[in-house]
Amino acid sequence: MTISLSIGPQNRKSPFFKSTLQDGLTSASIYNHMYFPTSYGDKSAEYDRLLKGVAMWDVSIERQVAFKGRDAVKFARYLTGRNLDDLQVGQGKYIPLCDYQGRLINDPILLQISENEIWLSIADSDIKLWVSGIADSLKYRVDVFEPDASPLAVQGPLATPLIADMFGEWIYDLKFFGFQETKLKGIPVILARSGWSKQGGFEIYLLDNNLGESLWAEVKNAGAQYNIGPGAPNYVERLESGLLSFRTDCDEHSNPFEFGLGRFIDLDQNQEFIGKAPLQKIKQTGVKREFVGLRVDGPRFNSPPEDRSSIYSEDDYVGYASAAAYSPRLNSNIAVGVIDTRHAIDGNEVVVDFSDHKREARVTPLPMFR
Ligand code: THG
Repeated sequence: MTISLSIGPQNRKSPFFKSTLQDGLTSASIYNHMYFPTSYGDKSAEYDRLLKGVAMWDVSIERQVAFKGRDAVKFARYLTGRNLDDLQVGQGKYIPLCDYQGRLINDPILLQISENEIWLSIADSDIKLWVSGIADSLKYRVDVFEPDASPLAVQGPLATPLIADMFGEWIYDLKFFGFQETKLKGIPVILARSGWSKQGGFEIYLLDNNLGESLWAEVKNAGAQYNIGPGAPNYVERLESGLLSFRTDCDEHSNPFEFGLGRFIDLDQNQEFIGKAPLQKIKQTGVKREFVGLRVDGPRFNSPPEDRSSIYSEDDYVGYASAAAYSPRLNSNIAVGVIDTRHAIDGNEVVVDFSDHKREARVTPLPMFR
Protein backbone atom coordinates (compact mmCIF):
# COMPACT_ATOMS: atom_id res chain seq x y z
CA MET A 1 0.00 0.00 0.00
CA THR A 2 1.33 3.44 -0.87
CA ILE A 3 -0.08 6.57 0.69
CA SER A 4 1.45 9.98 1.26
CA LEU A 5 2.60 11.37 4.57
CA SER A 6 0.91 14.44 6.00
CA ILE A 7 3.65 16.76 7.17
CA GLY A 8 2.93 18.91 10.21
CA PRO A 9 4.29 20.03 13.56
CA GLN A 10 2.99 16.95 15.39
CA ASN A 11 5.99 15.01 14.15
CA ARG A 12 9.51 16.38 14.09
CA LYS A 13 11.83 16.80 11.15
CA SER A 14 15.42 15.69 11.12
CA PRO A 15 18.12 18.35 10.63
CA PHE A 16 18.92 16.40 7.42
CA PHE A 17 15.28 16.48 6.26
CA LYS A 18 15.78 18.99 3.42
CA SER A 19 18.88 17.19 2.21
CA THR A 20 17.10 13.84 2.12
CA LEU A 21 14.31 15.35 0.02
CA GLN A 22 16.83 16.94 -2.34
CA ASP A 23 18.54 13.57 -2.72
CA GLY A 24 15.31 11.92 -3.82
CA LEU A 25 13.65 10.53 -0.71
CA THR A 26 10.61 8.47 -1.79
CA SER A 27 9.33 6.95 1.44
CA ALA A 28 9.31 7.65 5.12
CA SER A 29 7.91 6.21 8.28
CA ILE A 30 7.42 7.61 11.78
CA TYR A 31 9.79 6.77 14.64
CA ASN A 32 10.25 8.53 17.97
CA HIS A 33 7.74 11.17 16.79
CA MET A 34 9.93 12.05 13.79
CA TYR A 35 9.77 11.49 10.05
CA PHE A 36 12.07 8.57 9.32
CA PRO A 37 13.48 8.30 5.75
CA THR A 38 13.16 4.68 4.61
CA SER A 39 14.02 4.68 0.88
CA TYR A 40 15.21 6.68 -2.11
CA GLY A 41 13.35 4.53 -4.62
CA ASP A 42 15.86 1.85 -5.59
CA LYS A 43 15.92 -0.80 -2.87
CA SER A 44 18.28 -3.07 -4.74
CA ALA A 45 20.87 -0.30 -5.27
CA GLU A 46 20.57 0.62 -1.58
CA TYR A 47 21.25 -3.00 -0.58
CA ASP A 48 24.24 -3.30 -2.96
CA ARG A 49 25.76 -0.06 -1.68
CA LEU A 50 25.56 -1.28 1.89
CA LEU A 51 27.15 -4.64 1.03
CA LYS A 52 29.81 -3.55 -1.43
CA GLY A 53 30.30 0.18 -1.06
CA VAL A 54 29.14 2.85 1.35
CA ALA A 55 25.76 4.35 2.18
CA MET A 56 24.68 7.35 4.23
CA TRP A 57 21.56 7.09 6.36
CA ASP A 58 19.65 9.80 8.18
CA VAL A 59 19.05 8.08 11.51
CA SER A 60 18.34 11.16 13.62
CA ILE A 61 15.27 9.23 14.77
CA GLU A 62 17.68 7.43 17.12
CA ARG A 63 17.01 10.14 19.69
CA GLN A 64 19.20 10.66 22.71
CA VAL A 65 17.87 10.63 26.26
CA ALA A 66 20.48 12.31 28.45
CA PHE A 67 20.80 12.37 32.21
CA LYS A 68 23.36 14.50 33.92
CA GLY A 69 24.25 14.91 37.56
CA ARG A 70 26.08 13.22 40.43
CA ASP A 71 23.87 10.09 40.30
CA ALA A 72 24.08 9.54 36.54
CA VAL A 73 26.05 6.27 36.64
CA LYS A 74 24.16 4.96 39.69
CA PHE A 75 20.90 5.71 37.90
CA ALA A 76 22.01 3.96 34.68
CA ARG A 77 22.80 0.86 36.73
CA TYR A 78 19.27 0.86 38.11
CA LEU A 79 17.72 1.27 34.63
CA THR A 80 19.33 -1.76 32.96
CA GLY A 81 20.29 -5.33 33.74
CA ARG A 82 23.50 -4.92 31.77
CA ASN A 83 26.49 -5.01 34.10
CA LEU A 84 28.03 -1.52 33.99
CA ASP A 85 31.03 -2.18 36.29
CA ASP A 86 33.49 -1.40 33.51
CA LEU A 87 31.69 1.58 32.02
CA GLN A 88 34.10 4.12 30.53
CA VAL A 89 33.83 7.59 29.09
CA GLY A 90 34.08 7.14 25.32
CA GLN A 91 32.85 3.56 25.18
CA GLY A 92 29.24 2.70 24.33
CA LYS A 93 27.29 -0.39 25.36
CA TYR A 94 24.17 -2.06 24.06
CA ILE A 95 21.75 -2.16 27.01
CA PRO A 96 18.30 -3.77 27.01
CA LEU A 97 15.76 -1.79 29.08
CA CYS A 98 12.95 -3.67 30.81
CA ASP A 99 9.90 -2.64 32.79
CA TYR A 100 8.95 -3.85 36.27
CA GLN A 101 7.68 -7.15 34.82
CA GLY A 102 10.90 -7.80 32.91
CA ARG A 103 9.28 -6.90 29.59
CA LEU A 104 11.53 -5.34 26.99
CA ILE A 105 10.68 -1.64 26.50
CA ASN A 106 13.67 -0.49 24.41
CA ASP A 107 17.16 -1.57 23.33
CA PRO A 108 19.37 1.53 23.39
CA ILE A 109 23.08 2.07 23.06
CA LEU A 110 24.43 3.75 26.19
CA LEU A 111 27.13 6.40 25.76
CA GLN A 112 28.98 7.67 28.79
CA ILE A 113 29.67 11.25 27.73
CA SER A 114 31.51 12.31 30.90
CA GLU A 115 31.87 11.20 34.54
CA ASN A 116 28.43 12.59 35.31
CA GLU A 117 26.59 12.46 31.99
CA ILE A 118 25.05 9.49 30.18
CA TRP A 119 23.10 9.32 26.92
CA LEU A 120 20.80 6.54 25.83
CA SER A 121 20.56 6.34 22.05
CA ILE A 122 17.11 4.87 21.88
CA ALA A 123 14.95 2.75 19.60
CA ASP A 124 11.30 3.63 19.07
CA SER A 125 9.56 4.15 22.43
CA ASP A 126 9.10 7.07 24.83
CA ILE A 127 12.06 6.49 27.11
CA LYS A 128 12.47 10.13 28.16
CA LEU A 129 9.11 9.94 29.95
CA TRP A 130 10.06 6.64 31.62
CA VAL A 131 13.48 7.86 32.70
CA SER A 132 12.38 11.28 33.97
CA GLY A 133 9.46 9.74 35.90
CA ILE A 134 11.72 7.24 37.63
CA ALA A 135 14.49 9.76 38.32
CA ASP A 136 12.06 12.13 39.99
CA SER A 137 10.08 9.60 42.00
CA LEU A 138 13.16 7.79 43.30
CA LYS A 139 15.06 11.06 43.90
CA TYR A 140 18.07 10.36 41.73
CA ARG A 141 20.11 13.55 41.46
CA VAL A 142 20.07 13.87 37.69
CA ASP A 143 18.62 16.24 35.16
CA VAL A 144 16.89 14.41 32.28
CA PHE A 145 16.75 16.03 28.83
CA GLU A 146 16.99 15.45 25.10
CA PRO A 147 20.30 16.85 23.84
CA ASP A 148 20.74 18.39 20.38
CA ALA A 149 22.22 15.27 18.78
CA SER A 150 21.24 13.59 15.51
CA PRO A 151 23.09 10.56 14.17
CA LEU A 152 24.01 10.22 10.50
CA ALA A 153 25.10 6.64 9.79
CA VAL A 154 27.84 5.85 7.25
CA GLN A 155 27.73 2.10 6.63
CA GLY A 156 29.36 -0.46 4.38
CA PRO A 157 32.87 -1.80 3.67
CA LEU A 158 34.04 1.54 2.24
CA ALA A 159 32.75 3.51 5.24
CA THR A 160 36.05 3.07 7.10
CA PRO A 161 38.38 4.56 4.45
CA LEU A 162 35.89 7.37 3.88
CA ILE A 163 35.64 8.22 7.58
CA ALA A 164 39.46 8.08 7.81
CA ASP A 165 39.70 10.57 4.90
CA MET A 166 37.33 12.90 6.71
CA PHE A 167 38.50 12.58 10.32
CA GLY A 168 42.02 11.16 10.25
CA GLU A 169 43.81 7.92 11.05
CA TRP A 170 42.82 8.01 14.74
CA ILE A 171 39.42 6.58 13.79
CA TYR A 172 41.08 3.14 13.45
CA ASP A 173 41.60 3.17 17.24
CA LEU A 174 37.88 3.35 17.98
CA LYS A 175 36.54 0.02 19.19
CA PHE A 176 33.02 -1.09 18.33
CA PHE A 177 30.63 1.35 20.05
CA GLY A 178 33.64 3.54 20.95
CA PHE A 179 33.14 7.26 20.32
CA GLN A 180 34.92 10.61 20.37
CA GLU A 181 33.64 14.18 20.36
CA THR A 182 35.31 16.21 17.61
CA LYS A 183 34.74 18.73 14.83
CA LEU A 184 34.39 18.29 11.11
CA LYS A 185 35.16 21.55 9.30
CA GLY A 186 33.88 23.40 12.34
CA ILE A 187 30.73 21.28 12.72
CA PRO A 188 30.52 19.83 16.24
CA VAL A 189 29.97 16.08 16.17
CA ILE A 190 30.48 12.83 18.03
CA LEU A 191 32.03 10.14 15.87
CA ALA A 192 31.12 6.59 16.92
CA ARG A 193 31.99 3.21 15.48
CA SER A 194 28.45 1.84 15.37
CA GLY A 195 25.42 1.36 13.18
CA TRP A 196 22.53 -0.97 12.63
CA SER A 197 24.14 -3.30 10.12
CA LYS A 198 26.82 -5.97 10.14
CA GLN A 199 28.70 -4.34 7.24
CA GLY A 200 30.83 -2.10 9.44
CA GLY A 201 30.78 1.64 9.67
CA PHE A 202 30.33 4.72 11.78
CA GLU A 203 27.75 7.12 13.04
CA ILE A 204 28.35 10.87 13.05
CA TYR A 205 26.17 12.46 15.71
CA LEU A 206 25.52 16.04 14.62
CA LEU A 207 25.58 18.31 17.71
CA ASP A 208 24.04 21.44 16.16
CA ASN A 209 20.75 20.91 14.37
CA ASN A 210 21.25 24.11 12.34
CA LEU A 211 24.12 22.46 10.49
CA GLY A 212 22.38 19.38 9.09
CA GLU A 213 22.63 20.41 5.46
CA SER A 214 26.33 21.23 5.85
CA LEU A 215 27.15 17.88 7.43
CA TRP A 216 25.11 15.99 4.83
CA ALA A 217 26.98 17.84 2.04
CA GLU A 218 30.39 17.18 3.63
CA VAL A 219 29.76 13.43 3.79
CA LYS A 220 28.25 13.34 0.33
CA ASN A 221 31.17 15.24 -1.21
CA ALA A 222 33.89 13.30 0.58
CA GLY A 223 32.06 10.08 -0.28
CA ALA A 224 31.71 10.84 -3.99
CA GLN A 225 34.96 9.05 -4.83
CA TYR A 226 33.56 5.94 -3.11
CA ASN A 227 30.22 6.26 -4.94
CA ILE A 228 28.37 6.97 -1.73
CA GLY A 229 24.61 7.19 -1.98
CA PRO A 230 21.69 7.68 0.36
CA GLY A 231 19.92 4.81 2.03
CA ALA A 232 18.25 3.75 5.24
CA PRO A 233 18.58 1.03 7.83
CA ASN A 234 18.27 -1.88 5.45
CA TYR A 235 15.26 -4.16 5.69
CA VAL A 236 16.92 -7.16 4.01
CA GLU A 237 20.41 -6.93 5.49
CA ARG A 238 19.08 -6.70 9.02
CA LEU A 239 17.02 -9.86 8.44
CA GLU A 240 20.07 -11.71 7.14
CA SER A 241 22.10 -10.44 10.10
CA GLY A 242 19.41 -11.17 12.69
CA LEU A 243 19.43 -7.68 14.20
CA LEU A 244 16.47 -6.96 16.45
CA SER A 245 14.05 -4.26 15.28
CA PHE A 246 12.52 -3.39 18.62
CA ARG A 247 8.98 -2.37 17.72
CA THR A 248 8.72 -4.62 14.67
CA ASP A 249 9.77 -7.91 16.24
CA CYS A 250 8.64 -7.55 19.85
CA ASP A 251 5.16 -7.38 21.26
CA GLU A 252 4.02 -5.98 24.60
CA HIS A 253 4.89 -9.25 26.39
CA SER A 254 8.38 -9.77 25.00
CA ASN A 255 11.29 -10.32 27.35
CA PRO A 256 15.00 -10.02 26.50
CA PHE A 257 15.71 -13.76 26.85
CA GLU A 258 13.32 -14.52 24.00
CA PHE A 259 15.50 -12.35 21.74
CA GLY A 260 18.90 -13.72 22.67
CA LEU A 261 19.65 -10.62 24.74
CA GLY A 262 20.29 -12.68 27.88
CA ARG A 263 24.02 -12.15 27.30
CA PHE A 264 23.48 -8.44 28.02
CA ILE A 265 21.78 -9.07 31.39
CA ASP A 266 23.69 -9.94 34.54
CA LEU A 267 21.29 -11.47 37.07
CA ASP A 268 24.10 -12.39 39.44
CA GLN A 269 25.37 -8.88 40.12
CA ASN A 270 24.53 -7.38 43.53
CA GLN A 271 23.17 -4.30 41.83
CA GLU A 272 19.37 -3.89 41.99
CA PHE A 273 17.76 -2.99 38.66
CA ILE A 274 14.28 -2.65 37.22
CA GLY A 275 12.80 -6.04 36.39
CA LYS A 276 15.50 -8.08 38.17
CA ALA A 277 13.22 -10.43 40.18
CA PRO A 278 10.82 -11.20 37.28
CA LEU A 279 13.79 -11.72 34.95
CA GLN A 280 15.31 -14.16 37.46
CA LYS A 281 12.04 -16.05 37.47
CA ILE A 282 11.85 -16.14 33.66
CA LYS A 283 15.43 -17.39 33.55
CA GLN A 284 14.59 -20.16 36.03
CA THR A 285 11.42 -21.36 34.30
CA GLY A 286 12.84 -20.84 30.79
CA VAL A 287 11.33 -18.90 27.90
CA LYS A 288 8.12 -20.07 26.23
CA ARG A 289 8.99 -18.64 22.83
CA GLU A 290 12.04 -17.55 20.85
CA PHE A 291 13.15 -15.20 18.10
CA VAL A 292 14.15 -17.32 15.08
CA GLY A 293 14.85 -17.15 11.38
CA LEU A 294 12.68 -18.78 8.72
CA ARG A 295 13.41 -19.91 5.20
CA VAL A 296 10.21 -19.41 3.28
CA ASP A 297 9.15 -21.26 0.12
CA GLY A 298 7.43 -19.81 -2.94
CA PRO A 299 8.09 -16.96 -5.37
CA ARG A 300 10.38 -14.07 -4.40
CA PHE A 301 8.87 -11.55 -2.02
CA ASN A 302 8.96 -8.11 -3.56
CA SER A 303 7.47 -6.01 -0.79
CA PRO A 304 7.46 -6.36 2.98
CA PRO A 305 4.34 -7.76 4.62
CA GLU A 306 2.40 -4.93 6.29
CA ASP A 307 1.22 -6.98 9.21
CA ARG A 308 2.56 -9.73 11.44
CA SER A 309 1.92 -13.08 9.81
CA SER A 310 0.65 -15.98 11.88
CA ILE A 311 2.74 -19.13 11.96
CA TYR A 312 1.03 -22.50 12.21
CA SER A 313 2.15 -26.02 12.91
CA GLU A 314 -0.50 -28.56 11.92
CA ASP A 315 -3.20 -25.87 12.16
CA ASP A 316 -2.14 -24.75 15.64
CA TYR A 317 -1.03 -21.15 16.03
CA VAL A 318 2.61 -21.24 17.20
CA GLY A 319 3.87 -17.70 16.65
CA TYR A 320 4.27 -14.79 14.26
CA ALA A 321 6.62 -13.63 11.52
CA SER A 322 7.38 -9.91 11.86
CA ALA A 323 9.38 -9.25 8.67
CA ALA A 324 10.04 -11.13 5.44
CA ALA A 325 12.00 -10.50 2.24
CA TYR A 326 13.93 -12.13 -0.56
CA SER A 327 17.62 -12.38 0.35
CA PRO A 328 19.97 -12.14 -2.64
CA ARG A 329 22.89 -13.44 -0.59
CA LEU A 330 21.01 -16.53 0.58
CA ASN A 331 19.10 -16.86 -2.67
CA SER A 332 15.99 -17.58 -0.65
CA ASN A 333 13.00 -15.90 0.90
CA ILE A 334 13.70 -15.32 4.57
CA ALA A 335 11.80 -14.06 7.58
CA VAL A 336 12.22 -13.54 11.28
CA GLY A 337 9.63 -14.16 13.92
CA VAL A 338 8.77 -15.32 17.38
CA ILE A 339 7.76 -18.95 17.80
CA ASP A 340 6.87 -21.34 20.66
CA THR A 341 10.06 -22.87 22.06
CA ARG A 342 9.00 -26.43 21.27
CA HIS A 343 8.81 -25.46 17.59
CA ALA A 344 11.98 -23.36 17.60
CA ILE A 345 14.09 -26.23 16.30
CA ASP A 346 16.43 -25.98 13.31
CA GLY A 347 14.66 -27.44 10.27
CA ASN A 348 11.21 -27.58 11.89
CA GLU A 349 8.50 -27.20 9.21
CA VAL A 350 5.76 -24.64 9.68
CA VAL A 351 3.21 -22.71 7.61
CA VAL A 352 3.18 -18.91 7.52
CA ASP A 353 -0.05 -17.11 6.67
CA PHE A 354 0.92 -13.95 4.75
CA SER A 355 -2.66 -12.60 4.93
CA ASP A 356 -3.55 -13.41 1.32
CA HIS A 357 -1.63 -16.66 0.92
CA LYS A 358 0.02 -19.41 2.95
CA ARG A 359 3.59 -20.57 2.50
CA GLU A 360 5.65 -23.40 3.88
CA ALA A 361 8.73 -22.45 5.84
CA ARG A 362 11.52 -24.00 7.88
CA VAL A 363 12.87 -22.67 11.15
CA THR A 364 16.54 -21.71 11.10
CA PRO A 365 18.84 -20.18 13.74
CA LEU A 366 19.84 -16.49 13.70
CA PRO A 367 21.79 -14.92 12.19
CA MET A 368 20.87 -16.52 8.87
CA PHE A 369 23.98 -15.03 7.21
CA ARG A 370 27.34 -15.00 8.96
N1 THG B 1 22.20 3.72 16.19
C1 THG B 1 22.11 4.48 17.30
N2 THG B 1 21.24 4.20 18.26
C2 THG B 1 20.41 3.14 18.15
C3 THG B 1 20.47 2.32 17.02
C4 THG B 1 21.39 2.65 16.00
N3 THG B 1 19.53 2.86 19.12
C5 THG B 1 18.51 1.87 18.95
C6 THG B 1 18.92 0.75 18.07
N4 THG B 1 19.62 1.23 16.90
C7 THG B 1 19.84 -0.14 18.83
N5 THG B 1 19.89 -1.42 18.24
C8 THG B 1 21.07 -2.04 17.89
C9 THG B 1 21.08 -3.39 17.97
C10 THG B 1 22.26 -4.08 17.71
C11 THG B 1 23.40 -3.39 17.34
C12 THG B 1 23.35 -2.03 17.21
C13 THG B 1 22.18 -1.34 17.50
C14 THG B 1 24.65 -4.12 17.09
N6 THG B 1 24.84 -5.28 17.72
C15 THG B 1 26.02 -6.10 17.54
C16 THG B 1 25.61 -7.53 17.33
O1 THG B 1 24.44 -7.85 17.58
O2 THG B 1 26.44 -8.28 16.91
C17 THG B 1 26.98 -6.00 18.73
C18 THG B 1 26.35 -5.96 20.08
C19 THG B 1 27.41 -6.05 21.19
O3 THG B 1 28.22 -7.01 21.16
O4 THG B 1 27.43 -5.20 22.13
O5 THG B 1 25.51 -3.66 16.39
O6 THG B 1 21.48 1.98 14.96
N7 THG B 1 22.91 5.53 17.44
